[in-house]
Amino acid sequence: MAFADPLTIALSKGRIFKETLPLLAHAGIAALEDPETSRKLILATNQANVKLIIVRASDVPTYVQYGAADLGVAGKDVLLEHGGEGLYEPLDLGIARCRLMVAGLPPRVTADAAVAAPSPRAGEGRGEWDQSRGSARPRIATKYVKCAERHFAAKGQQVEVIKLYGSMELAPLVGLADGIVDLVESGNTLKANGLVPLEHIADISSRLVVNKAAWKMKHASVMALLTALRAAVRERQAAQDQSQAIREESPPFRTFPGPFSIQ
Ligand code: PRT
Ligand code: MG
Repeated sequence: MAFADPLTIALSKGRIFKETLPLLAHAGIAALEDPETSRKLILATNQANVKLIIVRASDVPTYVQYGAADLGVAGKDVLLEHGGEGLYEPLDLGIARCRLMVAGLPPRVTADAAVAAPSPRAGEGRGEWDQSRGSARPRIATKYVKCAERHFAAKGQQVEVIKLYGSMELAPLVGLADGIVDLVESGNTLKANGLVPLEHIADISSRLVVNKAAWKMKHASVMALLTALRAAVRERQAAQDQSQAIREESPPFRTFPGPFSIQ
């Protein structure tokens, strides 16, 4: 596949880059360098007209909105927070999946239960951000300020949202906040810090975003890339469904009578 128009694609290092590469390969695009080892922020590809730029995950929508990149891949969390102005979001790539959640210390345990499962010592009792359980205006620490405000406003709950840039899980432990809004994938980070998921806000995956002007001006090239990515996503989904079906069909233990089996 050759692209008639020059295309710049904004990606972030880490999980998004790694999971987007196999999808780009379906469109015949391969990076010539690895951003984990190269310090370059503009990466050439095997396609003369296509380059990748490496930006912070939360900056991807901004680069695409202002046309510094024609396309990009951004988490739905980032898009919800950004607002999506100036962008089209034509494809769910189904990668970097996780959930945006409210989390906090476990609800206060009863005296009996406390013997079996003592509540975390640090910041004990501060997990009661829920109005029915504690302070009138609980504090919620997050880097997703707008998402958190929208979530609690929709529930008619008054909270004070505190903006943090990372390590949100620490906030309830040291008394900075009563709860957090953050991404949860396996739940291991919450668990390791004695926190529990409390409320689901949104299912998150990464989306292809396209600059609105590029969508018009570079239509043929954008559509060629979009079509190839859509096929790649469909193919990967079919392969995942198939392996899931095989897992569900086969019993966990299968015993075959071998040549030495005792009947
Ligand atoms: O690191 P930087 O500040 O530059 O940006 P970033 O942290 O947003 O980038 P990156 O690469 O970490 O994440 C990019 C995108 O991946 C996010 O915007 C999400 O859409 C998606 N994604 C998917 C995740 C996770 N899963 C995830 N588990 N992003 C972050 N996490 C973190 C989460 O914040 C928490 O600290 O992993 C921890 C929880 O993981 P578990 O498995 O312990 O539950
Ligand atoms: Mg990160």
